[in-house]
Amino acid sequence: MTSYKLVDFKTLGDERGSLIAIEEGYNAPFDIKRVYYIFGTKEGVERGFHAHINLKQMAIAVKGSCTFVLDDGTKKEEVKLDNPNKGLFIEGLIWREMKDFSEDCVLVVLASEHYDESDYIRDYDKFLEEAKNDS
Ligand code: T46
Repeated sequence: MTSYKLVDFKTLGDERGSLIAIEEGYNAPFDIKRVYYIFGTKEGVERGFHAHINLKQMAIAVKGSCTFVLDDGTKKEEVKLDNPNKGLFIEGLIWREMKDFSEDCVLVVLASEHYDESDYIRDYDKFLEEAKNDS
């Protein structure tokens, strides 16, 4: 299955401030095997430029903002992450690029699998071919 969607996380707040909980099987619809975060991204840098074969991920800009360009092989859409109460869930063959990182952006990503370079498609033409076969 190939899809992506924005998930709204419930913010638990009181006079001390805010807290958000992400729980496997509830607001993260997959088993979480890995967490990584991207920070200190230099001005003008673009990252990503790949698709995944099996990986499911949830990306959250816990500080600052950045924009994902999501491409399913037929259409492209931009999604801006600019609030820790929003998660971008991505499943299946979606080509992703990330851009417009604010200087203070901390992008946390929850992933369904351990790091595996063989799950990446880093060639756009190969991605288009795979996406066509998948549809
Ligand atoms: C994705 C987007 C949103 C590891 O050794 N372990 C890891 O868990 C990860 C994620 C990366 N790496 C190594 C592989 C590269 O040598 O760290 C280096 C940078 O990774 P990459 O160039 O793939 O980073 P991005 O920002 O282009 O993509 C990352 C994720 O790799 C990818 O799964 O969907 O963020």
